[in-house]
Amino acid sequence: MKEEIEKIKRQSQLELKTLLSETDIYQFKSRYLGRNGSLTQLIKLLKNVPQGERAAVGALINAFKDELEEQIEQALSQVHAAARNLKVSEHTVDVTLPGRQLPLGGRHPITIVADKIIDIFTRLGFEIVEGPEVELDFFNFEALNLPKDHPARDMHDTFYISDDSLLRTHTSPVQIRTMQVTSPPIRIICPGKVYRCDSDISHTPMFHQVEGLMVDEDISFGDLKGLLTTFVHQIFNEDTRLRFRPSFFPFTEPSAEVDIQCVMCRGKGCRVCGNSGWLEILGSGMVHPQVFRNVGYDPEKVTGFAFGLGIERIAMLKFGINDIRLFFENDYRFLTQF
Ligand code: 2NM
Repeated sequence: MKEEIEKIKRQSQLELKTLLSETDIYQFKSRYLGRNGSLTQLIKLLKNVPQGERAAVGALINAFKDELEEQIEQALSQVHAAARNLKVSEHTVDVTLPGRQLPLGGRHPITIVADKIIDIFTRLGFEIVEGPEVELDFFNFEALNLPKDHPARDMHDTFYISDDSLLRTHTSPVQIRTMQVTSPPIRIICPGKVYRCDSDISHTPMFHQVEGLMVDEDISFGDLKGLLTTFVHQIFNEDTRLRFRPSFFPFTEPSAEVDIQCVMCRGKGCRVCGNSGWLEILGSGMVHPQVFRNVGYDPEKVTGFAFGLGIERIAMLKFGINDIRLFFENDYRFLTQF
């Protein structure tokens, strides 16, 4: 029996050196340790060994079995490591190759124009003030000389939230809030989103506005004209012609709208300007005495002017865009042109 064990052992060690693949190894394992394997056969023969030697022979077989199992494990891990190394060497990465170029983002045209407007007024000494988009009726209308039954309220196409709260229709409420808590002199601009229930090729339910306010002793309509002329020359062109046309707002008196010479036809008359040669770009006026009283200012002591403009409208004129909805579609082809 002992000789038989030694013989199988020698045979196994010779075969072990010839195993090249995982399949070879499993077949080897099956030949020795499988149901009909040589070693399994030996264990079955153990019962024929005389009682006195059985324990020693059994221990010998067990030791051989343990050794074989260990050798099989080792052979398998060698084959696996070789396969891994081969795979890694086939998939080398050239770390010196240049990286892939990622598509570059850009600033939205509304942001470009808003930043430009803010830059112009900041250089002229104006401070930026922001406020809530959900407003009280009082700040959006009442304090601006638009009582509850005033017909001019209809023009605003207001989104009401409740009886006394709404989405602001302009950024003037920010100026009311500022005047309530600050004494003159005041020089501020208020950029932000505003909301009106209106939608067509020149109106969206949300758009962007910048409003300005200057209050001090002896501020005149001449100051208003000077500031807005400087602004128009800087946002469009030094030789852009402009005119102040009488208008009406409940919160200013007198009021004026500013037109510029049509950027498309240079004043000759075209579709864009409705053949008038002029384009309206902002509203303005001297702050109404009642508005000053509403915020606790004495209209006998201070005067001031205010103005408001739509950023989308300026951006459309500056970039030659004919449909306001393009600003809100997030079409990559549109957005990469600025
Ligand atoms: C405009 C036109 C004219 C305006 C008035 C005020 C305030 F709060 F001082 F009364 N803020 N903004 C104003 C005046 C706005 O937008 C077309």
